[in-house]
Amino acid sequence: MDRVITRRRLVQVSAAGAGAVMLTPTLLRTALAAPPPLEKKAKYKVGFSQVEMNNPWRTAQTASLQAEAEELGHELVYTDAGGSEAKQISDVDSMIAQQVDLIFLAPRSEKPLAQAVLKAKAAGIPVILLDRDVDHSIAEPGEDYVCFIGSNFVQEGARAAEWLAETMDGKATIIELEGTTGSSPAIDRQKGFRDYLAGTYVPEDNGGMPASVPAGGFPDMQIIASQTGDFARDEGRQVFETLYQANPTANAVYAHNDEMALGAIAALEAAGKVPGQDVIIVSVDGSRDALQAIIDGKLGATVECNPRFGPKAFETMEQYANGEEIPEMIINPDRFFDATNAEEFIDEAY
Ligand code: GYE
Repeated sequence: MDRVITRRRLVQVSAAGAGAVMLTPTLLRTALAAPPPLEKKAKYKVGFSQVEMNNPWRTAQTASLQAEAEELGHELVYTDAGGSEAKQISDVDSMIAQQVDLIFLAPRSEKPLAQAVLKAKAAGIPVILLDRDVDHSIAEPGEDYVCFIGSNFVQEGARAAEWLAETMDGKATIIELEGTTGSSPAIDRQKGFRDYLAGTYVPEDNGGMPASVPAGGFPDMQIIASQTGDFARDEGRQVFETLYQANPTANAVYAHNDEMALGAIAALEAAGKVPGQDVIIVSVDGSRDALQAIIDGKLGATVECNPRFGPKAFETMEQYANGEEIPEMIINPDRFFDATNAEEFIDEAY
C-alpha cells in the first residue's frame, strides 16, 4: 500500500474530474465513489473522535480543535477513546446515532478504524481523518472519506535517520521504540527511517526531503532491537529498559515520538548513563519537554509533527461544503529542532 500521492494517482483523479464535467458514464461512478456531501450551513454539529489524551501532543490537538470550533460557533461532539480501538469504534457509532454533520477522526490504527470510516459513509456522514490515516485498501481518501490531514511520516522517519547518520558519522547501534502497533505514523516512521539507512528512500515521492540519499545507504548503522512503546512515556521507559539491558552496546535510540524518547532518557539516567553522550537520541513531535531536553543536551533532535489542526480542519470542512475540490492528502509542513534552534522555538512549543 502506497500512501504517497503518485503521479499515476493524480492522473486518475483528474481523469475522473474530466469525466464528471463531460457527463460520461464516469460521472455515475465518480458520484457513487465519492464521500457523502456536506450541506452548506452557518453552524455545524461536528464530531471529533480523539484516540487518547495521554500526552501533550494530544492535549494540544484537542485544545486546537475545541478553540477553533468555539471561535466559529460550531458545536463539537468530543470523545476520547482512551487508547482503545473498540471504544473508538463505538464512539464513532454514537456520533452516527447523534447525526453529526461531519466527523473528524484521529484513528488509533489503520485497519479496525477503516471500518468505522465505512460505517459513517454508509450513514451519509463525511469523515475527515486527522493526524493518522487508515488502510487505503479498505477505505480510500476522496472516495470513502474526504481526505487525510497530517504529516508525511515516511519523510519524518527519513529526516530522523539523516540526522542520526550524520551525527554518528555513519556508524551506530540503534534501539528503535515504535509507536502504536498498526498505526500509520508507526508504520511509516519505521519505513522512512529504514529506507533512508538502506539507501532506498526516494525523496521525490516524499516532498523532496531529505534531499539526498547516499548510494548504498549506511551499512554500519544497525538497528539491533525494535519494539513498540505505544507512543507513551512510561511504556517507552519500561520497554527501553528491557531492550537496553539485553543490548548494552547500543549507542543510539530512534523513538517514534518524544514521549517515548523522554522515557528512554529516564531509563538511561536510572542506569547511570548520560543521555546525549553515552547514547544519542532522536525522535519526532517537538513538544516543550523535548525541546527542553535538547537544550539540556539529553535529546539530540526531534522532527516536528505539528498537533495544531483546528484551523486547517475547519477550513477544509468549509471548502468541502462549498463544493471545492479537496486534495486527498493534505500534508502539514514539518520543521526540525536540534541544539541550533531549540531555544528559539521552545516558547511556542506545547
Ligand atoms: O506523533 C504522537 C501521538 O498520530 C502523529 O500520535 C500522531 C502521533 C504523534 O500520540 O505523539
